Formats: sequence, structure tokens, C-alpha cells
Amino acid sequence: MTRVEVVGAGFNSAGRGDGVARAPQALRRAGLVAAVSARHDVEDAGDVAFGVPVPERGRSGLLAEEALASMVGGVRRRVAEILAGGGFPLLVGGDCPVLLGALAACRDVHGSAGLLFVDGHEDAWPPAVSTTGEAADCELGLALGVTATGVLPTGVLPGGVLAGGVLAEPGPLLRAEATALLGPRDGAELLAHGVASLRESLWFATDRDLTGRVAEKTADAVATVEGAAARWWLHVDLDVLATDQLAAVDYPQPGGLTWAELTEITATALRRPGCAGWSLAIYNPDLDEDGHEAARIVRYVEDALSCLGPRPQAPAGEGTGRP
Ligand SMILES: [Mn+2]
Repeated sequence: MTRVEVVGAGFNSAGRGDGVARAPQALRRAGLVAAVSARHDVEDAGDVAFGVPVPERGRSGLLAEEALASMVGGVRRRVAEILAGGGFPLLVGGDCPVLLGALAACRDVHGSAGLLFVDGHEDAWPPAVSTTGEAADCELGLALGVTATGVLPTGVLPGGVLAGGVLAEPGPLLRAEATALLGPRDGAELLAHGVASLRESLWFATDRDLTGRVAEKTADAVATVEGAAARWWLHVDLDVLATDQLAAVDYPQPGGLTWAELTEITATALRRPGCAGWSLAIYNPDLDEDGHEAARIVRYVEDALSCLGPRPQAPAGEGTGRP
């Protein structure tokens, strides 16, 4: 049995308190904690507190900059405590920027972090160019340091020190060689807006690349991440699913994965001892009146977690010991 700690981070980077912000509460109501306890010791570690998001674009071009920084700091502290204590964090967003806090925590405790990123979008828009202003369109680019990080408020990229307008110490949260993307399908939209795709710069497989080859591709993605980082994070944006599988997301697109494909990817990741934690983002309970989508998500979590084995402890001296 592994101790799984469920942490909610109901942050909506649109600067609102509804929509995805309500997901942790809705998924608990649908039985998330009990589903985890079917096979693991489970602790509900509650929700991360953060400032009230304001739907105005700041200097970086992002909405709700201050709340974003406080959310990332709160997630970082909570997830780092869980990792340092030998637990497995299941971080429930909110939207994708919760990942920034998780990666920072992983780096704090384990010294560095890789990422298996499962998402219908690449999430690497430069903030000032983003049509929405939502950090949820940008967090992977920010973590990799490929978009304009110099104008972010300190705290959005934890531990980063702004020097001469660029992010200096200790560098990007994430290295491209320790990152793999599974399932993005927004290449045409990025092209139409002149936004650079990550496709050529790291391990990358679209939804179509995965069709009929999920096992082989996922094994290859995991091997790539593990070749560059002993410990790594699994991030799942549920909009990687096709709309006929899950409709309760804010930015649907054609294409996408089936529940069976997503479960296989997730289970493969969770089987690996290097997988340090898991974040789940983007479910919008306001688009799921009868709660049937929440019930399906809970079943997916239960199925995938049945593959989670014991986690190795962080060896003494590994990482920086912060915070
Ligand atoms: Mn996303």
C-alpha cells in the first residue's frame, strides 16, 4: 500500500471562482477519496489556499498574476511536504498552472524533475500573445523557459530570481530532454497564430500519433523522461480526451483520446517508481449538471491507481532540502 495524499488546488487562471475552480470539491463529492482508498492508504490533505484571482491582465499579459503566484507557492509547499514524507501526491486542479507548483516541489525535494505531460494542447503560448490571457495556455512554456519569463511576478516560477529582466537562478523548472508530450492536437491553431510549436524541440506525440500505438509510444515517452530525470511528474489535462468521452471542459477540440487510451497511458506511468506524483486538471463541473462525468473521472482514477506500487524514499542528501 502506498500512502496517497489528495490535495485540491481549485485555481481558475481565467481569474474566476467558478468552472474548473470547483473541480476538487465536485470530485470529492463524487467519491474520489473513497476510490483511492480502495487500494491505498489515503489522506485528504485538503485544499491549497491562495489569493483571490482577479480577471485582469497584468504586466506579463496573464490574468490573475498575483493569485497565480500565491497558488503556485501554496502548491509547492504542500506537495513538497508530501514528497518529503514519502507520500504520493494526487493534485486535483483547477487548471494546468497547478503543475508549476508541483514541478517546483519535485525539484525542491528530489533535486530535479522530469515531466510526462498528457494534454490536448501544448500550453506554451507566450503570455502576451495568448488570446485568453490564461496561464493555463502558457504553463509548459513557462516551466521550460521558452517564453518570456522576465515579465512574470516573482513566485510564478518558484525560486527564480529576476536579474536584468531575465530569470536567473536557478534556471527553468524543466529541461526539454526530461519532458515528453502525449496527445496535443492544437498544432493548426498555433500555426494560424504564429505561435511556435514544441513539436521539434522535445519528445512529442499527437493524439493521431498515439492511435493504435499507445503502449509502444507511452513506453518510449517514459523511457525518454527517465533517461534524463530519475524522478518525474505526471500531468493529465482531461481535455486530452475526445469530446464524446468527456464534454465538461472549457476548450473542446476535434480528435482526442478514449478513456481506455488515457487509462493505459496513466497506468503505465504510475507503474514506474520514478513517477513522483500526479496532477489532474481541467474538469469543469459547471458543464456536468448530473455529475456523470465526475463519476467517470473517479472511476478512471481508481483504475489507474490500481497500478501504483510502493514509492522509493528520497535518499538522504538528494535535492536541496528546500523549502
Ligand atoms: Mn492544459
